[in-house]
Amino acid sequence: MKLLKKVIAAALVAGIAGQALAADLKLGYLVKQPEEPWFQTEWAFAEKTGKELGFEVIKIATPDGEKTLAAIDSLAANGAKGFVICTPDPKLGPAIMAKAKSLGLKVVAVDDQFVNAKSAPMTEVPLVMMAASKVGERQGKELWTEMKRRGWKLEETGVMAITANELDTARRRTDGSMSALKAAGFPAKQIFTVPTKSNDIPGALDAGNSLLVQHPNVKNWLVIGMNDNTVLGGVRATEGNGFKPEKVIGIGINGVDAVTELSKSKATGFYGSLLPSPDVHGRTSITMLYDWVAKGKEPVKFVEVTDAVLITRDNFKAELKKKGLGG
Ligand code: FCA
Repeated sequence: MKLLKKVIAAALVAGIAGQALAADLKLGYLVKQPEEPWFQTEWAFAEKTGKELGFEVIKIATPDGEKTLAAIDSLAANGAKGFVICTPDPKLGPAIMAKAKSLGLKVVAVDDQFVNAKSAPMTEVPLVMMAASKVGERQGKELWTEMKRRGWKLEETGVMAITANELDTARRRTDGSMSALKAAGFPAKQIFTVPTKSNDIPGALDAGNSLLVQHPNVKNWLVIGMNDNTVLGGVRATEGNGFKPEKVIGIGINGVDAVTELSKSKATGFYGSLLPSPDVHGRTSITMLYDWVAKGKEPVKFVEVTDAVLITRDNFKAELKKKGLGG
């Protein structure tokens, strides 16, 4: 009995200490597109990490530059000691760093790398990101494999590549995808690119529509884009232009953003998605920041998260579950 009391007392003290620490240390997590499950997953795993290590995560949506700078001010006013950020625009890098510095906040970038006034990557800012070229190459290879499985004739097939080249990670993914297709034997002259105005379904849909009208003779389409929403927009464009699902193969990137589409009762042209590790991005970036702020441990400047699994209608539930991402 005495022992039990002691255990309970110790647990209470630990609990109170944990709460005190959680109340003390606050870290921000700012994301450009909170509507994407990708970023919701990063947030969820950052918060989980905060609960385990004893700090509070302040989540803020920062879709533009003004909101980003205001968010940094509000973090400082709330006593936060630093933040992780996926910036809405890489060119904001210098402004974000100047403001953070003036307020004494530490910064870890996630997913999208900052660029300086000369458009060069700001390699001095710690960064956690996916292996963009590799995941892009994988997209190209998987598209080729599925095209072969369907027995499509090369001469009747076109590639719709929806690009966002001003974002380095996006450019590397779509370039990787197109290179892999060419390396496999896909004719370069049948690969068509079109830039999207915004990184969401409506933007990609517009881009896809403008590309389709220029190539009326193509019978089958492979759809490339830097993430699920871009590819979904492209696939929606093929549907609007009368292409049946079996004439279209779209493979996205992010995986978690494809769950609604893959859950549809009937197959669409969106064949599948490459699921990297948003959980690892969220956990790693916030842990690097925590170690820096709480323990004075300087983070490494670059962490590349590799490996992605292809999820399709057949396996997405099991694969998401394996990663602890529900589904
Ligand atoms: C970029 C994209 C996101 C996600 C992330 C890893 O920020 O916009 O959808 O793919 O990289």
